[in-house]
Amino acid sequence: MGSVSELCVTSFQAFLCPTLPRSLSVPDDLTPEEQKELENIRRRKQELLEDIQRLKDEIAEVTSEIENLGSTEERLSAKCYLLLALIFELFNRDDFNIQVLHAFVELHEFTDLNLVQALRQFLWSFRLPGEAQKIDRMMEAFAQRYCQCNPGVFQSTDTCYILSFAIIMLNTSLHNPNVKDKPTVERFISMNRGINDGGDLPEELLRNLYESIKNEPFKIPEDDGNDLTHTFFNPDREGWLLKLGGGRVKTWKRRWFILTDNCLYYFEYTTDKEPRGIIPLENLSIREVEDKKPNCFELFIPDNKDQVIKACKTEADGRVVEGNHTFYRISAPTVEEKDEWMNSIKAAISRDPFYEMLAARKKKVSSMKRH
Ligand code: 4IP
Repeated sequence: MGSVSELCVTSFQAFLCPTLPRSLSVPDDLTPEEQKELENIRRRKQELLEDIQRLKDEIAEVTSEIENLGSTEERLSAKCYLLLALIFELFNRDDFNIQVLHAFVELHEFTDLNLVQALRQFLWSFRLPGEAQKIDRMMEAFAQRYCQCNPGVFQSTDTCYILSFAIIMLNTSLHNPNVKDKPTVERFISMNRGINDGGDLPEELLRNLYESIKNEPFKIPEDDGNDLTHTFFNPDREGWLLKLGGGRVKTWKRRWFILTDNCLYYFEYTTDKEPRGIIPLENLSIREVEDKKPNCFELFIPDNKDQVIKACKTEADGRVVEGNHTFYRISAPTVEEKDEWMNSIKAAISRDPFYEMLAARKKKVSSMKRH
């Protein structure tokens, strides 16, 4: 094992801290700016050395765990994992990740598959990340690969990208029981007008794709149950707020709120892993309200006073059930916090990353026609 860890650490050191030739001495007539710069460099170097030490300690710890594993085979595969983890930690840069993504996508063979068949294969091979920008990159790479394997089917990779999204959305609309208004094949065809660099795709092709999704929804790999941990990693806002209960006797409860991914989550304690409730913000509005409690605001469905907001909550016995609020009334500790929460929630409600991504592509393909 020694050789793997030593190799990593040595190359890391060589990569980050190439040693200066001994003859290079620091001149004694540095300007104040140069001295400051030198201090910064020294501090940075010290930080890097500390990082290296931390890495060495981690490696030593994992190495001793690996050495205690049963079979040679187990030890070998654990070493490979460690090596990969280190490589990712050392070279966690955008370019590298994108190269890995493309290498991954190129492992797929899509020749002579229609777009739905190719998407089935692709979506089954990994767990699509939740973050819009990552989905955008994955789908971009998918579209490039599909067009490379099937030249001539689409005018451009943008067309393939847009149609792929339209198919994923169609899958949700047709198979999610919460979507009541199921799109017809005619609507699917009209939604995709003009996406082939300004022209229309053959109707026959769109009909086949529609039928294929209608007859068999996409399968995606099993959830590993670890989703929420990632979701809460980088929230838009979090903090303590009071929430009015939805039952007949309305009680105020202090809850830890997290705003992220266009959802509001509330927890009993900051350290809880599972939220007590989740309120998706889609289709909701927010307004300031007067109450005996100070600094109140409310989430509500515009133009619909009595409709229950789509949300879920945990019952006292641990069961997860649908929420029963027609509005969520919330009180912030201060006026400033109320304003900040309201602004962040408004921003989250009006931001639709998929819409923005698709709108940008559609604009691009329709402008191609004009030129
Ligand atoms: C409860 O009041 C809490 O306020 C719950 O909030 C609330 O659920 C219940 O509403 C309400 O009856 P008591 O504890 O006094 O019984 P929390 O889950 O944060 O503890 P919500 O839907 O607000 O989460 P109903 O609608 O479940 O009764």
